[in-house]
Amino acid sequence: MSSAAHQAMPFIAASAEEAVAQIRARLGSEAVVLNVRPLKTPGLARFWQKPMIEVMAYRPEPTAPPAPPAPAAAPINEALAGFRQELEEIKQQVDLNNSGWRVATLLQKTGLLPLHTQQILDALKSAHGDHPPSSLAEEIALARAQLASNWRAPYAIGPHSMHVLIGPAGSGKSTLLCKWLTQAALVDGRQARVWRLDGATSNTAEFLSVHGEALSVAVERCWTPDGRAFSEDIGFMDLPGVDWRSSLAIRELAGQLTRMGSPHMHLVLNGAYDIKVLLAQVRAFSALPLEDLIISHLDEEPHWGKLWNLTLGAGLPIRHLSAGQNIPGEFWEASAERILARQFPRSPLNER
Ligand SMILES: Nc1nc2c(ncn2[C@@H]2O[C@H](COP(=O)(O)OP(=O)(O)O)[C@@H](O)[C@H]2O)c(=O)[nH]1
Ligand SMILES: [Mg+2]
Repeated sequence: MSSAAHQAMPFIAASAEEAVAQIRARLGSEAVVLNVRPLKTPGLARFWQKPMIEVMAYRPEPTAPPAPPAPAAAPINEALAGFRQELEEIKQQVDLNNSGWRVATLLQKTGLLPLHTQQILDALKSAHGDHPPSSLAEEIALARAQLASNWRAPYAIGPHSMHVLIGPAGSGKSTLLCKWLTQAALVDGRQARVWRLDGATSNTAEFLSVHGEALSVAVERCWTPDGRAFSEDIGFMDLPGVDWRSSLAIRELAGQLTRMGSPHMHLVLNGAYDIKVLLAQVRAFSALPLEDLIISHLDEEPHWGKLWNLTLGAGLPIRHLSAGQNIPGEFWEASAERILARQFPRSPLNER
């Protein structure tokens, strides 16, 4: 093989399998994939031409030290497995856009993944027939009702309960705890107590203690077994974030929470993250008996339709929606109507 093989080169193929075959033939099984991207088909041709992909790959120098840390260097099979799924989605998108239902394209623009758009479209067709109603407004009204029928309400919170907010570092757990605490103490008039606890790392959320003081709520800095018999109406535990890619870290958290009497577990996610990342985070934390999701950072996310991917794909209800760093600021009970109103801002149904 020529030394040029050690430099990245492009491979163009119609499928992931075809790209693998080309790369293996040219560069051998050691090949490393640097980047994969769909090639844009110009104009209308995209409706009938198979989508093509371009894969940049190279063969590492056999004697050289480990390959330079290229941005997204990944083993060939891993990168292509991900891409195979993306290709599948591109095909699904083309089918959806050709379905005759204009709302299918609109739903995807609001953040719904092709898989779940297809699910909604299938339900619409089985209820109303293959042909869409004559106006787009009617299509939207049907799609809204169909989405809403998939809403799952979270459990009502009892008169005396302990809650823990868990999630990745920086997802907004401590901020949300302050918002929820403020709501519970000031609006619902409940007696509250907070435990700001260390985990594998220390809990640096000083603002939580300051905020507790302002509300005259006790904020404990360590857990003692008598915490299980707390007398207030509602208890909240704040923990440092956990690396969701480490199943060991999640198992350790599970052990810690069991020893603390298995509080109600709410997973806090940054709603501005890519939906694929959010779904992977839900899967990782589902090793714990999660009760529901709380979504933060919605001030940074215009596409609220993505939230339905969590309802439809993650099988967990959403309890609260939150936007911004201010406390209490914007903090709402999650509901289908609230999401739909943001998802379709110009829909006449919002004025009802
Ligand atoms: N823009 C925005 N920032 C937020 C939101 N929630 C939290 N933050 C900020 O994100 C950072 C991490 O929040 P924090 O509550 O400490 O996250 P934790 O590590 O999960 O406890 C802080 O700088 C917060 O002010 C939100 O909804 N929107
Ligand atoms: Mg925190």
